[in-house]
Amino acid sequence: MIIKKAELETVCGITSKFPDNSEPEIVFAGKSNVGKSSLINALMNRKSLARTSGKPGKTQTINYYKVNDEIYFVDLPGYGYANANLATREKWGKMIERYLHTSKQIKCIFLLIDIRHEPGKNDKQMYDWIVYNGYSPVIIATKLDKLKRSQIAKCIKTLREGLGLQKEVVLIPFSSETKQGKKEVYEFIENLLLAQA
Ligand SMILES: Nc1nc2c(ncn2[C@@H]2O[C@H](COP(=O)(O)OP(=O)(O)OP(=O)(O)O)[C@@H](O)[C@H]2O)c(=O)[nH]1
Ligand SMILES: [Mg+2]
Repeated sequence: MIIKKAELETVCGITSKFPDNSEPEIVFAGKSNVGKSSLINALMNRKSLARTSGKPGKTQTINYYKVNDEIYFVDLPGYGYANANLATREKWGKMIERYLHTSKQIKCIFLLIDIRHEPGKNDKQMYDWIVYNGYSPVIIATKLDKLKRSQIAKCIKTLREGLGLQKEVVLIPFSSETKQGKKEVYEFIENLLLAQA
């Protein structure tokens, strides 16, 4: 996938109406701070078009990045952001839910999970909820660079077991530092686009 153009086209807040896009939307979901915005930057070959932060809770809106005028990367706010008060967390949760329920263009949901940790209750809930809504999420195990080579297989096993993934569920280990896994994510997206062309 050659990135010729990437721009932030739409930003939606809690009360916004979502755009009625006609191009496919590829969605990036996951816990706060897991690396969604960093992954989107890596895919777009941009350093900071999607804003990232060491502090959880950076992305608080649904951001639509239009790529090559043919596809959207949708950056969701993270769930499980402990510092936001409950009312705010609920509003974000509802916004994410409303988006996933109403958008007609969602072609793929990538669910990002930190490769180092056993998936949390909210990760499992999110995974189950995505499946319940008829999508087949692809798991991206982020921050691969933080593991020693010898730890990788065990962590992937823990992740798969923690989420209760069937064998056929695709899991891509990824690092936005080393860009390992980027090719696999691109390939997945390209195949999706080809399949529906
Ligand atoms: N080492 C390493 N750090 C990463 C990686 N991906 C993200 N980070 C760091 O993790 C922090 C959070 O990254 P973001 O991309 O902002 O995470 P996010 O999921 O968009 O977070 P929210 O917007 O809060 O939901 C930043 O400090 C990133 O630099 C990675 O693959 N490796
Ligand atoms: Mg973000």
